Order: sequence, then structure tokens, then C-alpha cells
Amino acid sequence: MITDDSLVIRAVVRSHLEAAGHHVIEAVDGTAALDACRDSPPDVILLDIEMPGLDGYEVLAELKAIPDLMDIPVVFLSTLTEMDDVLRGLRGGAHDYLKKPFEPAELVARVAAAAHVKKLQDQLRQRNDELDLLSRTDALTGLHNRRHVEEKLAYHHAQAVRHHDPLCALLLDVDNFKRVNDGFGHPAGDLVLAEFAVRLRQELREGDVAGRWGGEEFLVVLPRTDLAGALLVAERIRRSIAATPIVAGGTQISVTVSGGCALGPIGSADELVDNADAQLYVAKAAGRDRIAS
Ligand code: GH3
Ligand code: MG
Ligand code: MG
Ligand code: MG
Ligand code: MG
Repeated sequence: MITDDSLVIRAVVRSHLEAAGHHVIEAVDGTAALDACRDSPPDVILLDIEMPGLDGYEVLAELKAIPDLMDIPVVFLSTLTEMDDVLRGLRGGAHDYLKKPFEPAELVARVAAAAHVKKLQDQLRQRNDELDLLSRTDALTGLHNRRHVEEKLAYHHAQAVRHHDPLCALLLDVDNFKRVNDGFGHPAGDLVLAEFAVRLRQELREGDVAGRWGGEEFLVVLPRTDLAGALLVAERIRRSIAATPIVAGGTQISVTVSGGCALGPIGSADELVDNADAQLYVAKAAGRDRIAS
């Protein structure tokens, strides 16, 4: 994006950059530039300093205050050629500073360098997002891992307290899972857990949270859900598991699941899970393949 109040400068810059294969958009002043950036952030911003309204330094300061825009490289393009002007721009966070009149080849080269920085930044950000997701995900089931589901629970518990909404925690534990491992092998047990997670997810709505709590234990957080609603979900999950054997390694493995359901918000998120755990124990003691609340 070229931001300059001079139509001639915009046209000249555009023609050089387009000749070099860039797609160029124009902004006639600082306000227009900020609006255009919010709409669709460019890879590089060429920025005049002396303009009516916001000057280039002010535009830069605004950009640096907007998280989504702060990493876009800004290249000043100005008739201000004093070292103080240049330093002010660079210290304000500009990527580069070019003086007018500029050498077209130099402009193109400096814009290419800025675009390269932007590309590396985007790759870094994407890689970070991927790592972030991995660090929150249980590798076997693809569900949230324990740490992440604890964070989600804490968040939804706080929301429920604030908005006086009901919230339920459902702790699920595969019945006699040791027998699955003993009878079919640990890898088959893993496949059973993975398929369990698939069926679990199928029964949940958007906004419900499911995580792997431990080996063959799963925590489901049901925001804005009362006990009757939670029991409907829990029963659906229980039936979906019991109804159809899981095919693992060419064999059909029949499993059931028990669940403990607790209504909140009560004291703390931990207490809510403790209550669900106590109910899970009740379900197990009562013969398994059932939900207690
Ligand atoms: P209960 O009905 O009382 O829950 O009986 P259970 O056999 O399911 O309970 P127990 O806690 O005695 O055994 C759980 C088993 O789950 C033991 C453990 O080896 C197995 N397990 C835990 N994590 C995994 C896993 O990631 N993969 C496999 N294959 N097995 C696991
Ligand atoms: Mg100007
Ligand atoms: Mg268990
Ligand atoms: Mg156990
Ligand atoms: Mg178990």
C-alpha cells in the first residue's frame, strides 16, 4: 500500500511496484490508510510523512498500537531528509526509510526486503499457532488435553458465576478398560479410545468442551446447561458407546462407559469436578454402563 497525498507520487510508485509484480493499493492520507489496513491488511506499507490530517509518524504510532497491524513493515518515503527525521521514523518502529526523490530500483529492492520480512513473520506466526494447538491437544484422541480442558473449565465456571448461568461437568470413564487392553492388546485399546472420542464429539454441541482427563477418563464441560440437559447429553453418549461395538484391529470390541454428572457453578471448578467424580464412583458401584448425578 502506498500512502501519499501526492497523486503523482502514488502513480509513479504504483507503476514501479506493479512492474516488479506487486499488487498495489493506494491511500490518499493517513486516515484512509488506517481504514484500508483494518479492512484488509497489506504486506508492506509505504508511508509519506507530510500529509494533511494525520502525518506519517502519527499513522505509524497508530499502526503499532493495533495488534493485528503492528507487524506490517512500514517503509517511510519522505522529502524530510534530516537524520533526526529518519531516526524518528526508525525509532517509532518503521522497517525502513527512503528519501524522495527515490531511485526506482532501490524502492523496488527495499519493498522486496520488507515483503520478505513480512513473509517470515507470517510463517513464524502460523508455526506458533500450530505449536500452540499441539500443546493444547491430546495426541491420541484429538480432544483438548488435561491442562487445556482445565483452563476451559475455569473459564466457563467463572462465566457461569458472573452470569448466574447453570453449568454442568460430566466425567466419563470407560468401563473395565483394563480388560480391553488385556484381551485385545494396548494398540487396540488406543483405537478404542480414539473412536470413543469420535463418538463423544458427535453427541456434543458447539460450545460444549470435551477433554481427555486421564488414561480412559474424559471430562465434558457443558456451559449454560442445567442438570436435565446434561443428563440428556450424557445418556446419548452412553448409548452411542454401548450400542455399537468398536472395530479395532479387525475385531469388534464392545465397551460401555459410566459417567458422573454434577451441576454448578458451586464453590470452585475443582469442587465441581470432585462432585462429578463422586457420582462417577456411584455409577461404577451401581454396576457400570450408567450415568449418576
Ligand atoms: P473401571 O470400570 O473401574 O473404570 O475399570 P477399568 O479397568 O477401566 O479401570 P482401571 O483404572 O483399573 O484401568 C484403566 C486402564 O486404562 C489401565 C490403563 O492401562 C489403561 N489405559 C490408560 N491410558 C491408556 C491409553 O492411553 N491406552 C491404552 N490402551 N490403555 C490405557
Ligand atoms: Mg506529502
Ligand atoms: Mg479410570
Ligand atoms: Mg479406575
Ligand atoms: Mg475405567
